[in-house]
Amino acid sequence: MLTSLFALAVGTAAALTVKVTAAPKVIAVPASVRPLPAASTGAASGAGTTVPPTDPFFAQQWNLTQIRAPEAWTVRSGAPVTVAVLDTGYVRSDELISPAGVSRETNGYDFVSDPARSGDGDGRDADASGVGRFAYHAEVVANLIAAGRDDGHGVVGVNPQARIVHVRVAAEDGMIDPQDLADAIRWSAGLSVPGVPVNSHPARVLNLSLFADFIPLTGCDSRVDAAIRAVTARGALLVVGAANDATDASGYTPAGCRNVLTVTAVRSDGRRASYANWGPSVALAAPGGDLGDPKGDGLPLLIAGKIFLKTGTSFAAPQVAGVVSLMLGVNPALTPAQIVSMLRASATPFPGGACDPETPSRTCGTGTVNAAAALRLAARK
Ligand SMILES: [Ca+2]
Ligand SMILES: [Ca+2]
Repeated sequence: MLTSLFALAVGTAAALTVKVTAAPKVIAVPASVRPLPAASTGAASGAGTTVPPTDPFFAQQWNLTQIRAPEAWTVRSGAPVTVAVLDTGYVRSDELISPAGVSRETNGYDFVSDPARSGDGDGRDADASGVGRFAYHAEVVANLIAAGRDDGHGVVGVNPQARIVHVRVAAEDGMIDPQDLADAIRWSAGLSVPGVPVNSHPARVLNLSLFADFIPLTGCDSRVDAAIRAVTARGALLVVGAANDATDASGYTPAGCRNVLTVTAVRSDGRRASYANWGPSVALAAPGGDLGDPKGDGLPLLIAGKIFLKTGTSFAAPQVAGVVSLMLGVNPALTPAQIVSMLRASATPFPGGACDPETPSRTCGTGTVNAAAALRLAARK
């Protein structure tokens, strides 16, 4: 049965054969750090802001500077666009709850059909809550996309006004059944799935920080491919991680599928992270960190109120999903193909023109995502 399952991409540079980070490195314990919110944020929907966020860990979020998020926020500081996170499921995050107690997070649906692996005692049901030691994964992804700004705690997401619908596809063991994933993709975009109530929070942006672990890799799974085609026709875009095996992403599902936006990971210097997949199926890159490089630039990620340094294409993709949600905020008429084209055209070129100068054939798309330039293109169209 193992060959019919997917493994979540939660890798690190040191974990090329072990896909899950066992012991994240703690760099701070911020639970008691609650500075006063700024008096004026200028962060109203529809407006831009030049004021830096006051969130205590913003200064550590080097990735936001690399993707030019602060510059993008001068165009639009946030947009209430729904992003579906197909991952380990719902985990309540303080970052998704406003100081007034309003949540931007929806407990969507649990698509894990096998009761023996679900960890919640049953098959599919309306409670998408994450279970087990990988449950943090969806929280990290959601925070990267949508963490609130100027809320007195934690970090800032790329789109601090995004709404997240959690769709559980990973079982307690971190593995994913392809049919569960295919159904979850359809449901996320508002398409009907037999036996499941229609999604009342349909999304046009789907984040998939997960990948097939087939050996040998056989390309895009046909069930997943059909679901991708169906939701793309409906105007939804899948942003997917390229995976962390330091190999060609073309054989992977969903990274090697057509009609998806495949994102690989670069270090803070714009070079391909040592673990990051590459190749013609990769559209562009985003910061993923690399604890093995000279600067040791792990991404600062918020899990249950604490900051951990972690790396992986799992964490590169959500930054692009956040940018896509901002683009749809300024221009809801954009098609998936137009969004991909704009992101690729506006990406910051790799230093010297190659993400991997030592092996130029290992390509990473057109560059590193540039949120500001992409947003300007989206606003002009
Ligand atoms: Ca269940
Ligand atoms: Ca925050």
